[in-house]
Amino acid sequence: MRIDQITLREIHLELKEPFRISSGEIRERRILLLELRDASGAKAWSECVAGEAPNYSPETIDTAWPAIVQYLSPRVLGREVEHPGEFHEIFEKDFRGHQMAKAGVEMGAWGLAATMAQEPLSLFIGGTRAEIAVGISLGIQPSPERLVEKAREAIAEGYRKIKIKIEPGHDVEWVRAVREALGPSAHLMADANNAYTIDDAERLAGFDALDLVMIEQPLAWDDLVRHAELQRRLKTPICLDESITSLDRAQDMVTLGSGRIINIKPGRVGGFSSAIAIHDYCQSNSIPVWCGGMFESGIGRAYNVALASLPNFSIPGDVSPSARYWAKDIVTPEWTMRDGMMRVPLESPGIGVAVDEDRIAALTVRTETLRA
Ligand code: OSB
Ligand code: MG
Repeated sequence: MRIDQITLREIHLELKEPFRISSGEIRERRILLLELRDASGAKAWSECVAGEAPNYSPETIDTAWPAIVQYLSPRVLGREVEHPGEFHEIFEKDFRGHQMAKAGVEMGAWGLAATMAQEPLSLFIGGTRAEIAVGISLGIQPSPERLVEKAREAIAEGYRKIKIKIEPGHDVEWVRAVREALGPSAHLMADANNAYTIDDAERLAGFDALDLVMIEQPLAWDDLVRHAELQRRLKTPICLDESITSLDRAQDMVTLGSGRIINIKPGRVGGFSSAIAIHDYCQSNSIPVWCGGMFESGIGRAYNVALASLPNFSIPGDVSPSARYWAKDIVTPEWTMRDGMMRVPLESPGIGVAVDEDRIAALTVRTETLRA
């Protein structure tokens, strides 16, 4: 394939409910969408998951946009490649960081290649599941009572895993309230988004009595060493999110013992090649993985769903249906859930959902087109 045009668009989509994590709150998403065109005329949409502020990773939409325009598009436009898997190396050569910017383009190339091969994206990457299990991520709530209520609703809706955002002052007692309300069989976990230090090890060991499936990213985003020390002091498995930005970091986690589970977000690791490599590595090392979310629109979600159809995605992902996030999504059909499962689209080639281009045009606040 030969990509000869990339269009960037920023759209604004308001979340149905504000979402608070330990490192910040979000009410409205500024979403960077990409549209890639092959010289043959084939097209595909993708999404760059960089956030509004650098509180999750160093990247934001305002760093990703120029990174794509100035540094990535010259490596892509007009270049003939056999397979989208080639872009990872092309992007890593003498180009540090900017994983989310890289991933936005790289994943679009995978979507485009699947479209051109007339194959659903899931099958194109080796997916083996026709449906994936769905979990929910609950933001920090105003009170433990409200959190319990949200968790009960989630169980009633069928979610197969409940992730509770925590921070100092909203942690062990809050999660215990949910455990007591939902009983021993509920699939519960906590996500701290870096809110603790190693000095909190004893406090965090308080979670060991609550039978959590994991605690996600308790310590600093780039700290594998202290996570290893903490894991030695906890029974609860540590899952890393922010810390795993490449296959090398996944290998470091295993070597150091910094965690036992990985939340794979393709945007955070530079795209599908890297996400698949981490998946494969974890599979051969008996490390379970699951697919996280970044409040993607229906376009980014399509890539997450395809990725989560790979065999070692054995834990429910943060891939809630469209209606949980938005009054109206930008794809049709919207993403839905039944019995806590989401169907992997296998009927049509490419990302498997139609993109509502009129609605996107109406939501667009800036756009830029780059040509070979
Ligand atoms: O830490 O997994 C996280 C959302 C934005 C940034 C970081 C995280 C999250 C979530 C939400 O937990 C997952 C979702 O998209 O539903
Ligand atoms: Mg997380």
